[in-house]
Amino acid sequence: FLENPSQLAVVAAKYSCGAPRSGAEYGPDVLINSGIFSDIQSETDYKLTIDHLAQNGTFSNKVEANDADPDTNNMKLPRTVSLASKQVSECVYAHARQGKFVMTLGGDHSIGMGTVTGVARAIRERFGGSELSVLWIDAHADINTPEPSPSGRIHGMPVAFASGLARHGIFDWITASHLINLKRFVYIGLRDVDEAEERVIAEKGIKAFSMEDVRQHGIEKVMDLALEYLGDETPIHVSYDIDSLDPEWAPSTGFPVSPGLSLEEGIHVSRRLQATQNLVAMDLVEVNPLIESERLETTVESARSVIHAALGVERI
Ligand code: B3U
Ligand code: MN
Ligand code: MN
Repeated sequence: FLENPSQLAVVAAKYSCGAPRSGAEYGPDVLINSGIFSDIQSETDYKLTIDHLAQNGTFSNKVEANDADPDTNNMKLPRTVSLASKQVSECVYAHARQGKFVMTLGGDHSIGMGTVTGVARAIRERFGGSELSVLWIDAHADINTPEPSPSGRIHGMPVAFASGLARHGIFDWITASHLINLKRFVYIGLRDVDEAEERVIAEKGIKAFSMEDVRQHGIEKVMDLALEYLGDETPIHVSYDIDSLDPEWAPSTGFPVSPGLSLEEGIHVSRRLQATQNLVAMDLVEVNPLIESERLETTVESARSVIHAALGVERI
C-alpha cells in the first residue's frame, strides 16, 4: 500500500496538552537524540525526513485552563488539543497521501486522533474510498466520550473522536473523510478500562484482546487472531502507547499499569505487523522523560526496539 516504501516521514509531535501532566512533549526529542533513526539512516535504504511540530512548547499541558480555553463539556484544554491534533493530522495526511511510511512520535496519545484521521483520509483518497485498519496497543482504551470521562483529559478520548463516536464543534475539522471504522479496529494489551468504555466496546462489538487474553492464549495466537480479523488486503496503522509494555520495560510514562506486555511480546507485535507488509503508519506515544528519569534509558531502549522491529531493521 506504499508508493514510496523507502521514504520514512518522521513526525515529532511535541504535545502534552491532552495529558494531566507535562513531560510527554519532550518524548520525541529524547527518542530522536538517542540515535533511534541514525542507524536506520546509515544502515538501510530508508530516506528519512523529520517534521518538528510545536517546537516552542505552546501545546504543553502547562498551559492551564484560561479564558481562551476554558473547560468545555468536561474536556480540559479542548481548543488547544484540537489545534494540536489538527496540525498533526494535516502533516501526517500530507506524507501519507504521497505513499510514504509515517512514523509519529508523541507526545501524549491525544495526538492519535490526528495521526489515524490523517492516514485514514489519505488512504480513502488513494484507494477510492477504502478504509484504514487500526491496531491500538495500549493499557487503556482511550475511547472515553467527554461526559463520562473520569479525568476530562483528551488523551483518554482519541478513539472516540477519530471514529465519530464523540463529536464537538471545537473538533469540527474532523470530517467524514477522516473517520476510522471501529469494525476495522483492534485493541491489544488492555488492562485499565473505564466502565463507560467497557460498555462502548461491548455495544460496538470492538475487537479487543486484553492483557488477560494475552496471558491465556499467548501473544502469537492473539496476533494470529487480530490479523485474521483485519484480513490480508488492508492497510494497517499501529498506534503504540508505550504504556502497553509492563512498567519493568517502560517505566517513564504517565500511566504505568502492571502487569503489561513483556518487551519480547511488544517486539513480537511489531514483527508480525512488519511481516504483513501492509503497515503504512506507526505512532509511538507517551514516553515521558520527567517520570522515573533514572530509568528513562530502559524506556527509550524499549521504544527503539518496537520501532525497529516494525520497520524491519532489527538486525543492525
Ligand atoms: N481512562 C482514564 C485514564 C487514562 C486513559 N488513558 C490514559 N489515562 N493515558 C481517562 O482519564 O480517560
Ligand atoms: Mn493511550
Ligand atoms: Mn495508555
